[in-house]
Amino acid sequence: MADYYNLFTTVQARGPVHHGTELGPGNSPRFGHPVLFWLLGKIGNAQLGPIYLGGFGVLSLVCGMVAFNIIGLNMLASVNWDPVQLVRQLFWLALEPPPPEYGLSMPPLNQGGWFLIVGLLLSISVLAWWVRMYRRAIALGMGTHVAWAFAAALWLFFVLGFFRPILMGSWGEAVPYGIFPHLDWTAALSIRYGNLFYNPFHALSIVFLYGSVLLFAMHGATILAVTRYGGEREIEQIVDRGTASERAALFWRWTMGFNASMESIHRWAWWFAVLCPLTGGIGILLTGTVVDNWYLWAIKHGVAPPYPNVFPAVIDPALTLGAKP
Ligand code: 07D
Repeated sequence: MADYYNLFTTVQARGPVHHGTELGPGNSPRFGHPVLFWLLGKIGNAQLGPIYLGGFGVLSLVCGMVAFNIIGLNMLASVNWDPVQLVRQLFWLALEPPPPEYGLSMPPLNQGGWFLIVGLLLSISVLAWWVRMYRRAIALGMGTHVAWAFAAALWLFFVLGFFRPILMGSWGEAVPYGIFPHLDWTAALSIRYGNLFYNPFHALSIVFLYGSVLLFAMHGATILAVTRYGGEREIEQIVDRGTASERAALFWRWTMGFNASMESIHRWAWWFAVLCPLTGGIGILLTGTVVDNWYLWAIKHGVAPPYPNVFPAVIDPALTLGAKP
């Protein structure tokens, strides 16, 4: 019992390793002989493998690895093929999208052509991974909730690198592949379009991001707090009403008047997580296509106060001479 009292998984069920349920026709074999790792058992299930790769898994990994290597080789080329400089400057290096003058056409390889090839490969990679999640869930007789949550993340991913660049008429709008360069891109986009904080969908996305964190902390803490009564066996707790679920519910009803149910808390978690990239994607899709300056948009719609009359009028920087190419 005392083992349950701390923050790490301490009880390790050790039995014969197993391959899982039998798979029917149309499935590939699973890969690798399962082994037990004590350290893995500290953070989850001690058994590693077997893994199901299947056709879509292999396709996804191959495309992802080729993309990763093209990015790495382009970075290496940018430091004159010096491996030491690759390591030293890694965080600053990038594979950049084509310059704007190429629009949506195919540029030469070293002018963003590689970038587009990587984009295609990464797209195939994440889509094949999506299909694999969907199909594995069906094969196990599960719902497809994980796949649809992943699809929400893919929506933001494709808005950033595919839908918005198409609407803007240039692949140059896409996000570069690189650590600091992609951060610089976010800062630049925010400044160019008048401060993303005034984009209500960015705000909503943050609500769901922070909200997910809060919900996860509340749920994780609640379940850990009642594991000594078997609270982590959540499903049994729904049907065998016992002291764990009961106490967890009472705790929240006492402290904030309302409690989620053992089932509904997971719906809360799913929706908060999914709405973060869904709303975010809407916000990015509108940026530069429908709204050119979120700050001026916010003033126009009474969200942000205008500067007092003692200051000169705020002029849209996009309309000033300096902004013209
Ligand atoms: C990015 C998409 C899904 C990713 C997938 C990954 C591979 C791997 C690789 C094989 C995460 C695919 C997998 C490619 C394969 C190999 C090698 C999900 C992603 C499927 N912001 N901001 C958000 C905050 C500011 C800006 C979201 C906070 C500034 C831009 C989020 C602050 C500026 C964009 C958020 C803050 C700015 C965002 C992201 C505070 C300038 C976006 C949600 C406190 C820095 C994105 C609407 C997410 C968005 C976004 C939070 C500030 C710019 C809520 C807390 C003012 C340009 N910001 N932000 O889930 O959706 O991302 O905006 O200051 O595009 Mg922001």
